[in-house]
Amino acid sequence: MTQPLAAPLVPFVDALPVPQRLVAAQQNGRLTVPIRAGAHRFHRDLPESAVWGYDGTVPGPTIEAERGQPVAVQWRNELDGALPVVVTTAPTATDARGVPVQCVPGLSGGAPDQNAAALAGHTVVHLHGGLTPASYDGWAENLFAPGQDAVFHYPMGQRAALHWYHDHVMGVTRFGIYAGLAGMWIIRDQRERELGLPEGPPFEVPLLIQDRNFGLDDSGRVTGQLVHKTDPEVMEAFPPFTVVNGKVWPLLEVRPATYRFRVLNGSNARTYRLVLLRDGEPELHRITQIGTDHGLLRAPAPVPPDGLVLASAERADLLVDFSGLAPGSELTLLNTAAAPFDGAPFPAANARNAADPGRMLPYPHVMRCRVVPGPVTRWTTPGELATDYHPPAKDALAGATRRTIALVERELEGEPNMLTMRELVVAPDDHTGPAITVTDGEQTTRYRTAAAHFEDATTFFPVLDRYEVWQLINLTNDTHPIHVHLDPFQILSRRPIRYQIPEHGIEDLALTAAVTLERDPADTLNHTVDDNERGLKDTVRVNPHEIAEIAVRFTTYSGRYMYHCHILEHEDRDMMRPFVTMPAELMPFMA
Ligand SMILES: [Cu+2]
Repeated sequence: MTQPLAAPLVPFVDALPVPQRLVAAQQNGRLTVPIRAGAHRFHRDLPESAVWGYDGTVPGPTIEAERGQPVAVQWRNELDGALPVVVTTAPTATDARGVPVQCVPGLSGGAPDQNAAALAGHTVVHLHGGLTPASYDGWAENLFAPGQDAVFHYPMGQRAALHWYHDHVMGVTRFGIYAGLAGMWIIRDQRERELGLPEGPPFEVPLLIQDRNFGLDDSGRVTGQLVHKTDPEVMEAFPPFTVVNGKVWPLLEVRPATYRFRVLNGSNARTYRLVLLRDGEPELHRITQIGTDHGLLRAPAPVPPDGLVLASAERADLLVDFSGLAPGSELTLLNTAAAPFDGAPFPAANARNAADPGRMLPYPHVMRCRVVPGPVTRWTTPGELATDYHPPAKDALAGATRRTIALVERELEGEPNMLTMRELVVAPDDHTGPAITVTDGEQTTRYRTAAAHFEDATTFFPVLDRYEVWQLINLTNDTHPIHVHLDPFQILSRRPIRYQIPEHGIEDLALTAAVTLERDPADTLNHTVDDNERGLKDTVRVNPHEIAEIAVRFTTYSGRYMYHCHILEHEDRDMMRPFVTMPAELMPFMA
């Protein structure tokens, strides 16, 4: 463990902001959202930061919609001026004291990236989780420039859930979102109202969790300048300051009541494993998870014993019980996940000792809740929540199209590593080039790589209304949260693998590997699917030494969509691929 770092900012002094609400029904379903440069104070003791935001704010307004009531948003690009983020790669991974440079503010000797400084505000908006026609889904290359706008139509023919909208520009999404281009989007429906779930303030609290870093002035004081800093060994940004709804380590006053926390990890790369502590001891029993990425679970789920894991873009709908707590009681939400995250456990009982710059977690604080006097209200969780979906039946999956994707990191000299998703196809018997073999018991399947980079030819053409099973094979040392646009999916399994990649086995396109479905002796992960993952998901964590299998059925819209890793530094380089959903009647005409 590396020596603890003294925090340059005081935790738990800023009140948790609640983003402005834009209720679509109050505006006949027609909203206008300007995308603007703005100024935002991330902490009481910091000067204002230059940001880009929806409506100029960080986060953007929370848009609230009703199931079945379409929403049209005019996204007006009014950005002017340069990207308000200094982007740099520090020359070394640790400083003179041995502290990882990403754990401290400032540029750590890195030069500002001139290409990033020249970014002047092309944007495109994606509604993450939206069941949206392809033309309005925010294809990463369909940009609108400053001065241009786009009206996107969101049908909202989908169940209640917390989603989010954010920038999705090809190659630079990591900078646009980091600059502030993200906001929450809540869909409500009848089932939630039948259950009487808290809706709106004060008992429903949306929480957008991100991490940010800042510059230093000549006298060593932290400035408001946003800094996106990576280093020669870690190509993802893992900034040290956790920001909730735009404030570093905020404080929320709560009554002794049940609250509904709608949590979204909107960080570039960081995975959180959230633990609620009182007087240094975990109190996870106060939290019940009722929903996930695409809304209600079938039954409430306890938080896993180590804490609630949320990778980039994952959401959790939580009921948190503060009843029975005396005024003045304080509960602190802490993060125990190391960065980069590889699924490794960390016992909740040790959460108070989670701070460790060596794990790129110098400050585990997320936020604090302080109980104030008020009437005690307690909400009893019903045993049955969602009734509109089931796990896909075996026979429904029997004839499903199966697709196989390998997640691969290619090390490069003198530039950041390249991460790709290799779409695999079964190799013909006479195939002699590089191949990946996957051995499951007696059966071995040989694959060749059909595509690796975003601009390679499309190979996935899912037919509407038919189940597909996608196998994601992780051949890297990190957990990747893989996000599929359009319809949600269900996680079928995680299975341990061991694999060998020969020297030069990873080329730009070709891949040679031997994968066996059995546990690697050095592998300590349990590879389970947790109860809180047995809902409708749009992002699945694929851990090292693992094949994750998902069942997806695209239902409503035909067109060109994307799937990608939601670690933004991976998505931008180059862990993103297209797929095209097709109505069955067109398939006979596809060459
Ligand atoms: Cu990734």
